[in-house]
Amino acid sequence: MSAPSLDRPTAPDEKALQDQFDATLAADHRIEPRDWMPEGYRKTLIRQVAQHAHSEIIGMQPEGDWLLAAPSLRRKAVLLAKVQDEAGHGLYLYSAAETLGADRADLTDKLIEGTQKYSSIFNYPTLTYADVGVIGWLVDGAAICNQVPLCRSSYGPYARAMIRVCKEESFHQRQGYELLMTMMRGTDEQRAMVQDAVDRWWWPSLMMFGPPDDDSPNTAQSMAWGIKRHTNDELRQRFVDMSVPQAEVLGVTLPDPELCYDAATGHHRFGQLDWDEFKRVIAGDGPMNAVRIARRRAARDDNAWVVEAATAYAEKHGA
Ligand code: FAQ
Repeated sequence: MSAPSLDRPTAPDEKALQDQFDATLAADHRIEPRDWMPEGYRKTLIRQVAQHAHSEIIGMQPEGDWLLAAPSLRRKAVLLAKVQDEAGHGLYLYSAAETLGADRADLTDKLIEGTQKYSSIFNYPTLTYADVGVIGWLVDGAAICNQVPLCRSSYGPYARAMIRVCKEESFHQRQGYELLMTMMRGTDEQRAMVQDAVDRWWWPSLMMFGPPDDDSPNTAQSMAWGIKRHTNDELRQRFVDMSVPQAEVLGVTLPDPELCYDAATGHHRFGQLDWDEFKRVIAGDGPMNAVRIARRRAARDDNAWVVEAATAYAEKHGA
């Protein structure tokens, strides 16, 4: 038997690495970029974090459409700050994806080509200013419900990004609710605008949580890896329970005749979601998919010269 070489450490074998990874998860510690991780874990995280980042960036468009038509300087300043926050969330998330070895330009290309998804919710139009309030209340509300548990996600950079994102989303939700409260104290026409916006956004908001658990191919493995902490249906239920009393205070009706409180379970029962619509929207055939992607493509192509100039400048300075 030859003596082990002192200057060439032997690489730990795959089983030892897997054991260490499993032990880190079992102890509820975080996996960090320097750590070994199974390829499936890395790929799943890149998929989810990239989809999340794309959602933040595409999610700037529905509200961004109202920046020039905000009804007062105050509303314009608030909306501008919110849309800028969403850009910031996208940047944290793309950075988190880069720590996993992804390339940001490549992720943007995949979004534009349609090989990576973004949230279904941003494929619906914002028809009136009440939609801005309802996005804050329901869409940010659903995002918070989904993302607060992700602050405990097993991948360190993603979990840490979520802490700041959630703090900002809470602020976004309050501004939406405050806007709706103001409109509900206004004229009959304003109240009708709020109700109409709630009618259009309620069901798509419930779809944000993803397909039902028995039709969700990724949930079981993502939960085993601690990437997700709750199933899609658990979070959807939590969101419904949270929203019903808020709707009552606001004075709007949620558009679901089957919605009722079930004293036996302590939860609200709700009607069937239109999963065919969900599938159409995520396959690219929602009301605004083509517009959303065309704008993102134009932003990439029209600004390519800025990237080229910045790269040339950095290279010149590096040299
Ligand atoms: N839309 O097996 P699952 C925001 C896809 S941020 C489109 O259940 P998973 C902030 C899914 O990717 C909103 N696609 O998947 C804001 C998978 O397809 P793939 C975004 C969806 O990953 C507010 C397939 O269906 N939030 O709103 C959707 O375990 C206001 C099978 O599904 C996040 O991304 C959907 N709704 O669970 C900005 C949070 N649902 O990739 C502006 C992080 C599912 O295999 C204004 N993500 N799919 O081709 C997650 O928690 C999870 O990824 C889920 C989906 C829960 C979204």
